[in-house]
Amino acid sequence: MIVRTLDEAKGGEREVSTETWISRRLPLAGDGMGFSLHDTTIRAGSEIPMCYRNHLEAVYCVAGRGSIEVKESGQRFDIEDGTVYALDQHDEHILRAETEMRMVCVFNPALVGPEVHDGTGAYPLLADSGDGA
Ligand code: 9YT
Repeated sequence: MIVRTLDEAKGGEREVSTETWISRRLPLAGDGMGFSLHDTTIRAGSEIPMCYRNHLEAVYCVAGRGSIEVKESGQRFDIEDGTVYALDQHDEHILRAETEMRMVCVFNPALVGPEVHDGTGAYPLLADSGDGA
């Protein structure tokens, strides 16, 4: 069994911080679960274009308020505490955070650890080092 806490992840190797979000990555590829699970804070006022062509992602909002726009259809959905969205079509989208938002994010395949968005809004497919990190 794996037991970790958010406090342990803060400020350590499992934390990735950018201008628009901070992601604390709890189970990662090295844990062998087949998915990674992140506690992600989106900074208030952020507008983040993303398109996870290499991954499927489900996002469960547990605090804050914002919206998501699906690029292809132009559809917009409000996101608040208790809303989940799943990018089952590798959908190109824009996330807008009206307030700070806290999201629980699950990625398949699992992230390895240090991934940040490339120029297309995707995460690269990294090889797991196999050290169980
Ligand atoms: C909601 C979203 O995709 N935000 C970007 C960060 C990502 N969820 C992560 O790596 O935790």
